[in-house]
This record gives sequence, structure tokens and C-alpha cells, in this order.
Amino acid sequence: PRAIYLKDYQQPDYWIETTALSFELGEESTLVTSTLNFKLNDTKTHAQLPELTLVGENMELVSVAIDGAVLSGDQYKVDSEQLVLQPQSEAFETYIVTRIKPQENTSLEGLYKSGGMFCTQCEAEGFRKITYYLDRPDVMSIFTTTVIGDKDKYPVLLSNGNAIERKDLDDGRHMVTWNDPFKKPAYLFALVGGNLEFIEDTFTTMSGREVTLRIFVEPHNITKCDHAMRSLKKSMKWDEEVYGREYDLDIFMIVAVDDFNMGAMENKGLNIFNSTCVLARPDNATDAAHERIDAIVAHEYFHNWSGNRVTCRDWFQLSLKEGFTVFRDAEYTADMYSRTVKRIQDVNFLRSAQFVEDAGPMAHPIRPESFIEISNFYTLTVYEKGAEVVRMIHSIVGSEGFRKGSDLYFDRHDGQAVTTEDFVAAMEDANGVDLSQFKRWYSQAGTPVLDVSDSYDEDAQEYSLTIKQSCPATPGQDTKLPFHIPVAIGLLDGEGEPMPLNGEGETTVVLDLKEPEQTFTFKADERPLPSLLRGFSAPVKVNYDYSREDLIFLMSHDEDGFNRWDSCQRLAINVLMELVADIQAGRELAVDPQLLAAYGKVLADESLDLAMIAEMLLLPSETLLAEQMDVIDVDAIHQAREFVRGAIAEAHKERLQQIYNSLNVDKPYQAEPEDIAERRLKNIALSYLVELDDAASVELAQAQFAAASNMTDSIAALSNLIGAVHESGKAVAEQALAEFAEKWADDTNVMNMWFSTQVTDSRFGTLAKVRELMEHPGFDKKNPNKMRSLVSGYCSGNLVNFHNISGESYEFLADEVIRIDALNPQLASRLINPLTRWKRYDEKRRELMLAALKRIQQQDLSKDLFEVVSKSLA
Ligand code: DPP
Ligand code: ZN
Repeated sequence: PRAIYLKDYQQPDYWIETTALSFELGEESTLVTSTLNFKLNDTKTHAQLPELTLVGENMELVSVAIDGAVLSGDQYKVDSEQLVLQPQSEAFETYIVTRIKPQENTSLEGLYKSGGMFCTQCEAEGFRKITYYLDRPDVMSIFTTTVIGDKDKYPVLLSNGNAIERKDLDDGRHMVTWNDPFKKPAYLFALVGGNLEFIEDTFTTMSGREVTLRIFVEPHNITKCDHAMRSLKKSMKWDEEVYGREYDLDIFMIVAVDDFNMGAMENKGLNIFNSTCVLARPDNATDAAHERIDAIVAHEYFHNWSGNRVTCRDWFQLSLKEGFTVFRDAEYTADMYSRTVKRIQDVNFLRSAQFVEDAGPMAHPIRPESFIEISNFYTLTVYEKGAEVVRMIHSIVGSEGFRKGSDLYFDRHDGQAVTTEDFVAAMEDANGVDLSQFKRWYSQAGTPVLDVSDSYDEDAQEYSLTIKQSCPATPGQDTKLPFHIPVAIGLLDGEGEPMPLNGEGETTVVLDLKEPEQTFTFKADERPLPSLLRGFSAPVKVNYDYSREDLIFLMSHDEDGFNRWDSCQRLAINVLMELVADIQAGRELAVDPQLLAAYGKVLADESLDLAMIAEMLLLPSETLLAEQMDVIDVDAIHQAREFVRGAIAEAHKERLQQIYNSLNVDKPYQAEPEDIAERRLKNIALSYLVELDDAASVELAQAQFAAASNMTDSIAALSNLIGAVHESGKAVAEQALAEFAEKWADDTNVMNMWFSTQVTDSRFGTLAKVRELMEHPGFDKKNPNKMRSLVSGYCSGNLVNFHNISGESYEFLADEVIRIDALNPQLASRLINPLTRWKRYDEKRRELMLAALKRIQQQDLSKDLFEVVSKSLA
């Protein structure tokens, strides 16, 4: 396998003006006929007509013709990756017939079968598994697609755009022709054929056009579509209001499939979704699932402009559409639910996952310079950090300026395939700002670190903040140039009141940090306490020597809700890491009473809303704590965290019970912010109570399990029974697990939760348990959702057991990765992730992990897995 470089980008020699496809879906094979109209790219200089190289994999070439003349074998070259033709004129038409076997396609890229239905996934480079083509995003074409299939087996035949013709054939088959009037790259092509039902609604756009909305699912899922439909309508409205973007086709369709590598896909007019990201009913999907569905439906819908109307020139530009669209969906969620809570959850995720990626062997800038397999770059860096970079632009130019910039961007580039440079240029041009230094965020990897110190000059009544920035080396980038970092700050006086920071009396200002070290001075009539990086204004780490008293003060006084939470996090990390050190040194453990008092205050704080209390009560995850250590000690981290959880429960037992009881009321389910917050806080309270060695807590969880009328309460009760400390929990948990499995045996997504709940618990979810569950009739060793629930659930969500010093789990994961790689390379290269962090562990574990990696390396690997394995061994 070899790498492809951004610097080698060249326009194609030919464009494809129109693409006409016909599919004859069959059980043995599917016949694909393509008629493509090519035109020479006359912006390039050509001495003579260049060869035309079309890519195509895993297909049988039946025939090829140019301008009506069938080519003989010596008039083209074909191998396992491409078909090379020699055009005779500047404009010509190819007619190519190929045969593929979707029913044998386990990679879930291209055309494949999920259950009984045909479906596609073409991003990034799946179209080349369908037919020979210029499978690159800068080739945009008008598609007309005819789908032919058995009318009984596949009554629903869908593709992009509007249906323009339907007819029955005499042989029991029928055909439907779709036309998409918008030019698009092949990665946005989609086709679905199956026995599906749909729900329908309509949306009237801002200019008064009526759009039909349909969600297609297998018949047994038809009752689970309403939530996604509501989300779709909300997103369409929001994008009109906030970005002035209107939908452009007569119909918008979503299809849910059970076998899917990613979350969902924004194919023009025909989004295809992993069923977990669309199906929800109160009784079978949690609040988190409802929220996730809302966000993903919005995300894919928003792509219609940020991705489809304006697309990417090449795959190095992936963050152009993904970073921007994640930013858009985050703002949508912030507007629909709680802005502060959304920010907290996103930052928590960024810190515990993207920061880890940015410090590991696969670290890359949001616009990578090279790749071996592009699928490996659908990463947290490209998506989440990419969104943070867009957010920083938003904060630099302000919301009105950002809207001007996005209007200019969509206007200037509608129908084009462009680059991140073009996006930034639109923001600069619309606002008259210079973002040249800022653009280093696109080219430099790694998480910048800010070291902040301060001083107060009593005589001059001046307070100075000195900020030093640095960024650790990442693969291929030993040194970094200084970033342009917007640092939002505020200052608190001794009473906790915000101090005015400038003539306008503002209490939050954004400092433009551009130098390696810069000092900012403020007038202050007393020494203030700084509140740094408010709202997490940049994806960086901040070091400042806060005392625990400072943090407790900020927790209750900071006007920035995000920093109130963040101070709580810092305090908890501080205490937990001290305990980790105590454990390692064999000292006796005691939790700092200040921490317990701080939690007591949070639990009693009337000024906080329930959602905030819930967020503050959650201790930093083990993964996040692991990031604080040079050599990760999973056992000490786990022990320290459990110890603190127990101490909090002990110290605040009554208040927790009170909260639990006051919120444990039976009312009809609504996926609305206040209801979600109530359930969340109630279930967090319960999760502390079951830390007590106390039969009453088990009874609470048991009663909740029995009474639950929604999945949030049901699964929380189940997982709290599994995790309960008191010995009476065990039998009750087993009983509840059995009941649950029986009730939900036919709901594949609920069963996935049942799997993951068991294997993420440290006492319950042993490797033996994982192996046992893999043999459960509800498990499917090929299905990505199931593999993620069970195998990744265990390997990434149960650190003490996965890293058991025996090394058994490393061997287990290696076996699974090797097995899956032969079926589904994308899935394999994601599953392997926990092993790639081997350098961070102690010597014994390092050796064991390395041995597992090397064993994988010796196999005949897919490009996907090869890239990840070789980079992590480098
Ligand atoms: N383009 C897709 C998305 O992120 C990737 N599956 O929405
Ligand atoms: Zn996306």
C-alpha cells in the first residue's frame, strides 16, 4: 500500500457531464450499466488526448463501448483496480456494463445487502465498487438512475433526486427512474431496494415550496420513526432561520439500515442511516439516543448545503464539510436544548478522545497531508477538532460576521468542489479580517498547551496575565509555529463578582494570542481570580496554578457556566490524581473533605439547573484520568475513582436519596430538556447510592427496573443493578438481565445496549463474559453495531479488565481484529484502536500489546488496517 499526498493534487483530465446508471438487482448478481458523457478538461494543457483511467474494484467487466462502438479486448486495459481507455475525441460517451455481487459484499462499502435490502455506502471511495468511474469528489455530474428489481421482494426502489418514471415489467420485476438535477460527486450517490414501509410528512420551505419527507424502515420498525421526523422538520426550519439555507428537491428521504459502518450518510435527497441513529420510541431508546438521533438527523440534513451543494475538492479537505457541519449541528443542539450542557458534553468528549488521538501515533492535522486509506481519516480530529476550528472563526468574526462569511461561501461556491482555503477566504473577505496565521490550525497537528501565570501590581492597580503557548511534536511535525488562539477570559473579585475588563464594562473578553508568549494587562483595584478559556474558546490545554480553594470559589461564582463545571472537573482530577499517587506509594487513602464539601454544595445549589448539577456530579472518566499520567496505571485510576465515588455516596447519602425520590415520579415520556435533565440527575443519584453497601439501594434500582416505562430508566436501573456494591445486587441483576433479554429479543438495537451494559462493568464484564455473550443468539459477529457494543464496549469501556496483566484481552482483540479485517476492513481498523496506545503503558503491558500488534502485522492486511498498524508501530 502507498500513501497519497495533498501536494500531488491535480485536476482530472476529463469531466463527467452526465451519468446514467441502470441497476438490475438480482439474487445471484446485479448488473450495472453506465452511460457517461465525458468532456476534456480544457483548463489543463494536453499535448494529445490523455488516457482515461476509471477506477473499479471487485467487479466483472461485461462490455465497454465508446460512442456506440463496442471495444475489443486490445482496445482497453483492465486490472483489479482500474479500466484504462484511450479516447479519440474531446467529448465522448462511454457505455460500460459490469456485474457485481452485493450479497457477498461484507465490507459495507459500495452496493451491499443488509438483511433483505439492497443499500449503498459510497463515501469516501465506495462508488468504485459499483462501477468504473472517476471516483473523486471534484468530478461532479448529473445522475439519472434506473433501478429494476423483483416487485415482491423489492417493492421500494430509491435513488437520489426525484422519481421521474415508474413501470412494471412483464417478468414480475418493476423499475423506477430517478433524476437528481444537482451536480454531485459519486460519493453522494445512493440506491436502496427493499421491502420497506415509510412514514410521511411535509415541510413548507421559506419560499413556500412543499417538500415531501419520508422515513423508510423495515416493517417491524415503523413505530420507531416519529422522533426522527420531528428532528428533520426542526433542522430544516433551523437551517433556514440561522443560515438562510433552503431545501432544494421535492422530496427528502431517510432510510434506516442495521448493517452500517458509520453513523449516517448525507447522500443527496436520500440519506442512509445506521438504524441506531434514527429509530427511537420512548420505551426502546434512551434519552441519549433521542438526543443523538436529533443531532445526527440535523447533521446529515445540514450537509445538503455544507457538503453537497458545496463539496470537497479532494479528501484532504474532509474537514471542510465535516468540521463545519459538526459545528452547525452543535449549534442546533445548543439552540434546542441547553447551550452550556451541550458545550460541556462536547468538550468532555473532545478531551477524553480527540486529545488522545492528537497525542497518539495517528495524530494528524484537521487537513491531513497524506493518507494510505481515507476511511481512516474519518476521525475525531477531522470532525470534532475541525468543528472547534470553525467555532474559533465564529468567535473571531462574531455571529453576524460568521453569517456574512457563510453566505458568501455558499454563494461563491455553489455547485463547486472546494478547499478549506476557500472557506477561510470567504470568512476573511466577508469580514475584512486576516486569518493567515489562524490557518495553521488546518496544517499543524497536536493539542496546544497554554501555560498561564499572573501578577498584580498594587501600586499601579494593574493585573497581568502572561500566556505561553506550545504544542507537542506529532508524527512528521517536530516543531510547530505559534497558533492564533482566541482565549476568552474573565476576572472575579474577592466577592466572586465579575470585574469590568474594558471601557465598555464587558466582563468577558477574547484575547488574541498569537505570539509564543504574550502578556495582557488589565486595570484592577484588587487582585482578581482569573477565569480562563471561558466556554472552551479554543481546543487547548490550560495550565494555571489554581489552589483547591480557587477552584471551589470558581465553581460557585463564575458567571461562565462552562467554567463552573470545568473548575469542578479540575478539582476532581486534582484530588483523584493525588489518590492515584497515594495508591502507587501504598499510602492510606482519604478523600479531601474539601472535595466532598464542594459536591455537597453542588447538590444543594439552588442557582444551578438540574442538568448542570448532573454534569458536575459526574467524575472525570477513567480515560480522561489516564491522559493525566505519563505511564498509565489503569488499576490505580480505577481504584481511586471508585474510592471517591463511594466517599461521595457516603457523605451525601441523604441528599442523594432526597434528590432521587423527588425526581422519581411517573409521568409520560418526553424527550424534552427538563425531563431529560430530571431523569439524568435521578439516575446519577441512583448510581451513587448503589455504591453503598446497602440493600436499600439495590431495592431502589430493582423497583425502578420493574416500574420503568421508558428505556432511559430501564437501562439505568439495569446497569445500576449490575454495578451495585451490595451482594444482594447480583441475583437481582441476573434476573433483570434475563427479563430484559426476553422482552427485547427482537429489538436488535436494544439488545446492543444489553450487551454493552454488561461488558462495561468492571466486576461483571470479564473477558469470559464477553466470550459468552458473543455466542448469544442475539449477537452477530459480522455486524458493526454489535461488534462495537460488545468488543469495543469492553476494550475501550472497561479499562481494568481489558488491561488485565495476563494480556489475554489483548490476544482476544488481536484475534477479533484479524477475523474482522477479512470481512470488513473499516471496522477492523477502528476496533484495533485500544492496542495502538501501547506506548503509554508500563513495560509488561507494553510488551504484551506490542506482541499482539506484531501478530496482526504479520497477516495479509487490508490497506485500512495496514495503515493503522504500521503507524502505531512506527
Ligand atoms: N459524511 C458522513 C457524515 O459524517 C460520514 N459517514 O455525516
Ligand atoms: Zn458529516
